[in-house]
Amino acid sequence: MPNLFSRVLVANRGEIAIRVFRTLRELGIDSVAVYSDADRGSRHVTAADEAFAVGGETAAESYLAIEKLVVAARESGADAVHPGYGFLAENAAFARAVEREGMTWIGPPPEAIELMGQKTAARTRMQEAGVPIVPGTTDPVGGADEIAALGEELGYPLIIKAAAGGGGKGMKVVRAADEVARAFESAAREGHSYFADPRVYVERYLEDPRHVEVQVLADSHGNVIHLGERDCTIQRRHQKLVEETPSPAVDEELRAHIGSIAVEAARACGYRSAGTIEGLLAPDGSYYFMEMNTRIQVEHTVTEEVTGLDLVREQILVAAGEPLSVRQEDVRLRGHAIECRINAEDVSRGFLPAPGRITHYREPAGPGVRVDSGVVAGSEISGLYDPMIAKLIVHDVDREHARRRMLRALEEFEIGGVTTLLGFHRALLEHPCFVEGATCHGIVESELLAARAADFVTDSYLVGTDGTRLVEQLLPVEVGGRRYDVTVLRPEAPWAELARRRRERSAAGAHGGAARDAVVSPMQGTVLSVEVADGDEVRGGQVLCVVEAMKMENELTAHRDGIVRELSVRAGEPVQTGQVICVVAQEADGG
Ligand code: MV4
Repeated sequence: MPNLFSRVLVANRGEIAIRVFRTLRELGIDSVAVYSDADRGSRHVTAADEAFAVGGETAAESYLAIEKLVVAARESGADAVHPGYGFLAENAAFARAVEREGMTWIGPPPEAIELMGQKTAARTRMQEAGVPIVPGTTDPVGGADEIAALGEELGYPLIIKAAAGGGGKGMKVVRAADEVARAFESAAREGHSYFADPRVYVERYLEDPRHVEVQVLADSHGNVIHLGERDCTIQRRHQKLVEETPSPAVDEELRAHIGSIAVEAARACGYRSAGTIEGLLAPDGSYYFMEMNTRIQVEHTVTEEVTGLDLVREQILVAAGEPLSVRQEDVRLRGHAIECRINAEDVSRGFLPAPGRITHYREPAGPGVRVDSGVVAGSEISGLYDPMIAKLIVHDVDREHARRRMLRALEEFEIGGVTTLLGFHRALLEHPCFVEGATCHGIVESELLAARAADFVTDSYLVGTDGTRLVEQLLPVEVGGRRYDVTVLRPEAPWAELARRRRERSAAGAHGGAARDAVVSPMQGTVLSVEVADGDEVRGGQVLCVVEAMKMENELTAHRDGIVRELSVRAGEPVQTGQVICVVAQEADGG
């Protein structure tokens, strides 16, 4: 056994902290947890050999407080720090603060973090290294006229992205010249509010791409290898929901091609540790560098399943100066792995986070099933953090077997007390788009899938005497020592009612009536601007108003040609999910 570390502090919480502790334990290294006030009772705290309180009421005050973490690391006697994933993992100042204290940073060089954090600098470096980037600018654009000129040159559609961004924040698609000014200002405002940096750059917009990323590993001896790709095309508002490897769209030849692109990209930024090259795979098979994630990712698990490697172990070995444990020619990809993110979210309310206490919890098990989680029955899913309850990962001989295994595991998973994505994943994995390995763009957001998801949660309905719907629940009871299963009828959960009404409405389809004329806000937020007035004639697709929600600007558009009636919002006002913004009436309706 090489001389590694004696004690490592993990500057993170939840499932990833526990994931790192497990590898540390196997390597014979002591683990140190940190926790905020909100996390005193969390599982990751007792899963470590030692734990340090870092105080704080909010996420920003606890986990993002570099100073407190460095002090905790020093006091604990740690000789290295692992950041997990999340914002601190890609914070060069944190990496430097750890190294300044004489401890080892289990991650990439701070310079690589910094370079890849600046999207235009990263694009420039990649272009110089011969790595293909999406055609567009490699410098921030000066103004809307510059974008319009680029539109003349490259053609539309274009996409405007935040220069300090990543993960889809501050992105705006521009389909024609007359949309440039508005999109530019909106992207700049979003960049400013998210990253305190209003600079943006422009790329050609690729239609129906796949999000295909390549896992790389690099050590300090000049070895850089790739571990194949992960397909993360199934996302909602840039939140990944399902990840799998291999990609249904990548064959051996393409894998070798994008693998060598990823290795070149990692070399070009002087990389060390585990990292991910995120790219876009166009329908014509061309592959472009998009950005690099300089951390271990949520979905690293699927790569571990098909390679049999422990990526956290490789990170620790590399940080200790050891060479990678595997050479490129020894990497074997076996079978197929899929990960579903089991979030506490309500599909029937547009994936609204559904924090609360988990009252009942039982994980699936059996062949080829892995659950990475940081909760137990009784855990509170706090509104402060990401609402992920668990990652469910399956591995099997090929994609179709893995898909069926995932459906079996989803069925076994029991989570009570909070609304989760379990039903959504069951509906999605049974959908023909997933079975075919298609991009599923638009399917994830569809009402149909939300309705099917609700079906899995409440599978049998009975109508009560007062007209309210009742659901059947099987409860075990003991009478005189003998066990019986009794069927109890309970009122349906309020959200299930909502989901069913939506389903009935969408099933009503073309002959839906007046409700279909209404334009409703799909999210809670603040009206930034109203672009039309009562009585205006509008075309389908025309912007009616802009709603800001969670610092993202969302354009609400007319769903058809018509006249704006009953406009009920003004700039600066709050709107609720489902609130009617206006009605787009057809002239024949008589206004
Ligand atoms: C794009 C794109 C099309 N063209 N860039 C960036 C962040 C990531 N979450 C999605 N991003 C995209 N960048 C160009 N030049 C389309 C997307 C995109 C996407 C890509 C693959 C799979 C699913 C997607 C969902 C939304 C947006």
